Amino acid sequence: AWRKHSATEFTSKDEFERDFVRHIETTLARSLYNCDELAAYSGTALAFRDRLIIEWNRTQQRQTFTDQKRVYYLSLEFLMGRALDNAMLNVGMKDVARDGLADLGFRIEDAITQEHDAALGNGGLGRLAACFLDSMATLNYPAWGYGLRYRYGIFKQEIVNGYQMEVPDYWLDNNPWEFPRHDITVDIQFYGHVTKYQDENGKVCHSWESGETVQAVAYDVPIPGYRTKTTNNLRLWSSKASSGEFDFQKFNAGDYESAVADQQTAETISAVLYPNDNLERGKELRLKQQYFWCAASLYDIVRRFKKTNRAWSEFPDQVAIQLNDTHPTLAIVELQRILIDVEGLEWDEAWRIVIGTFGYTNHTVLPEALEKWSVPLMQNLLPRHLQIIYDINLFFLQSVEKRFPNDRDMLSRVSIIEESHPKMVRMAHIAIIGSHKVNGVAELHSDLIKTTIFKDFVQIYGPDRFTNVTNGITPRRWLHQANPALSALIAEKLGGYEFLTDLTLLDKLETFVDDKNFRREWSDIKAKNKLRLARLIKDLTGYSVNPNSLFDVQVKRIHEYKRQQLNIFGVIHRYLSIKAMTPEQRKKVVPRVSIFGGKAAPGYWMAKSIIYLINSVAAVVNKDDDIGDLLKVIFIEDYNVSKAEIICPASDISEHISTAGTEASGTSNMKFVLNGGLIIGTCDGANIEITREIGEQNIFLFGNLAEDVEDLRHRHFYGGFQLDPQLKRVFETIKAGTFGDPSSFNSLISSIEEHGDYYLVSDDFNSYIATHEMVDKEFQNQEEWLAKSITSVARMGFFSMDRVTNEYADSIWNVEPLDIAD
Ligand code: DL6
Repeated sequence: AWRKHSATEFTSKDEFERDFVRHIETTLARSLYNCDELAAYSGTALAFRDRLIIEWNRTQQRQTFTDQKRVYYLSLEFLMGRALDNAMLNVGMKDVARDGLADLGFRIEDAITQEHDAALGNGGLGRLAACFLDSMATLNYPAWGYGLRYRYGIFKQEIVNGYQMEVPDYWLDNNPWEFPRHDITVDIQFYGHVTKYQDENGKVCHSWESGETVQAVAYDVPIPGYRTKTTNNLRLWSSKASSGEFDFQKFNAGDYESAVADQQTAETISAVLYPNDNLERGKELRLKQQYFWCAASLYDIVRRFKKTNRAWSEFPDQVAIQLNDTHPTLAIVELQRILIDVEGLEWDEAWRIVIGTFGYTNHTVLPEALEKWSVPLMQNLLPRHLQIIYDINLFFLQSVEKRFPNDRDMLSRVSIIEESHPKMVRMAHIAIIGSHKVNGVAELHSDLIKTTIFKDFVQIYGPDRFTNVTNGITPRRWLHQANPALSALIAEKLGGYEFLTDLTLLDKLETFVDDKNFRREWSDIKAKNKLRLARLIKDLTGYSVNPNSLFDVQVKRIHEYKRQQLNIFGVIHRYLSIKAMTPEQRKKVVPRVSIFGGKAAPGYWMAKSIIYLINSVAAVVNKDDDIGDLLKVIFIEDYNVSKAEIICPASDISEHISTAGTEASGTSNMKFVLNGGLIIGTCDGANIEITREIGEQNIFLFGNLAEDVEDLRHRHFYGGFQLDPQLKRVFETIKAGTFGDPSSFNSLISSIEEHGDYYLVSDDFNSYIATHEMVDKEFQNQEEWLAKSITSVARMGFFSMDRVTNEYADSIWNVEPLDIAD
């Protein structure tokens, strides 16, 4: 469907140069002779942006004109990364820009790296949302994303003396990718009270009155699909005082501070992304953010629907709303409120529409991540919504009681209201009751939610409401953009880049597994990618690493359940083992670089201790001349999407080692395998399906299974805990002060030795160490290793985000792509 010379294409490099120079001279008001790399980035971005806008407008017109069902993806997080490289590749004109920039004296890489990451997310959940946007546009689905325009995205991480420090991430300067829509605003109400009254027909109605109002202003971001004319929209809401002005009366009376107070309070709502991954803290401002964003988005969606003059009963035929976790659950309550209070529908009719509209994706079974809001907080902030929640609960519990008479325990378990002090609103329960489909993100995870946290709901609704859609990643960013050389080699062998839109075509690569030349090229590319990472490591840490070592990578949010502590204890074990070796034995050691990266939530003490331990070990090991290149330990500061694009193509092995049953899916496991790295992992999340696809012989699995975890924890609790002897030796070394003041690591060690080892570090330690020994052994047979690497990539077709998007479209949204042939 890609027509030659579409509006987004430059017909020649000269045309690109003309547009570039025009923007430098007019939009930026600079001279070409006074143009630095940042200006080169801006000029290039603006030249491409012009082209995207044309397709963006056309896409929106086409979608409105054809009036097909649309998908709205509601996510509090969109971890987008950089946009320019992606835009150039999707449009297909990166080479033209490279040549044009070279003519003007710039390297395209230098321009690209000027861009600030759009880091409006914490980790997997936000990055999944970004992959969805890319895929929905590429597949021509009429789809919008709705999120918040945080002034500060996820904090920047600095490592100072081994400790994580947080620095604000102000990312909005020089951002050409957003378009303020000052004409698209919505007044959002908070607080106040509810008045009951009867209308002229005697019907009891509710009106939500007074309180305070904050204005939501739309900012739009174009989302180009890969080689398609579709450019979808991501709408981010920014908060502003409703009047938009400060209070002149107070100002004139000399009360300068409170003159701007309202404005500042209002702007606080969209000021900052909460930096917690898999953890909810129940703060009022977070609830305000959630309602602000849900209400603005719903107002927008309803307004668009009303323009079509259709009957309300057709709403679910026109609108599918996907809830990315429970964060947007208030949208369910808000739609019910709009339908009954504003549009005057009867409760049952409105509720049918709500259920037909929403789908809910669960991303975690961790109890600390399941959202609950206190009833008094909700009563104060959203009094009408709390009433509606109570009504939803009443009707729901009545229906449950009919089916399960006299089962009071069941009623209290499934109730939306938890009878605690204070009472709490369980958001996941609203999300399940108000959606027609609930999905998990990998098979094991989807089974677990059905058998544990949502078990009662499966009994109530039957199994059909619950489904699985295993996560995926976009091959455009995570192969083509991150690893252009590998993408080009694959294209050469497969006769083109079609695999980027049909990843199952990769299977043809298997015919080349035994081709010596192909293997050589494959391994050369890995070597170059490792060199690129070694340079980044040198720049960031000052440490030189030998690129011929085995690069062992674990990059993701730091969390006890993800078990970076298991990894660093393993590294210490390795260090001790090498130290104890004779020179003869050392000759057989495979040199290794253990690379870590990831942020800890600012208030998460254990995670911060893990970072400190990694850096403390690095400080000792990397300076130990007796060890030299046999082992190096690296912590990459401020891990983000752009760094992931350099790290993923450079791993030999990466670690996905969560306690079984805790990682819902994981998506970096997919990124590493797609880039030809092997993985070591537990039987958890999508690791299980990766194993099924690529074959057991191509992955290093270890550790206890999810079905055994509860038993083990139970045994630990009742005195059956025995510390693994090898881990004991590691602890003794830490306690002896080898890595600095041992008291800094007390809580890490005591959580295992004394407090039940909840994450089963000790139980899995032996098999973890043994599996790493296998990794070393197999890495020495490079030919076999290469065969595993190529075979694995060839079998990764299933993990394309396009497969995921099509599954959601078919089984949850019931939407069709918009035919764009003209
Ligand atoms: O589904 C995307 C991603 C999964 O791959 C990770 O396994 C999972 O931990 C993550 N979940 C969250 C949960 N946060 N909340 N709420 O980020 O989702």
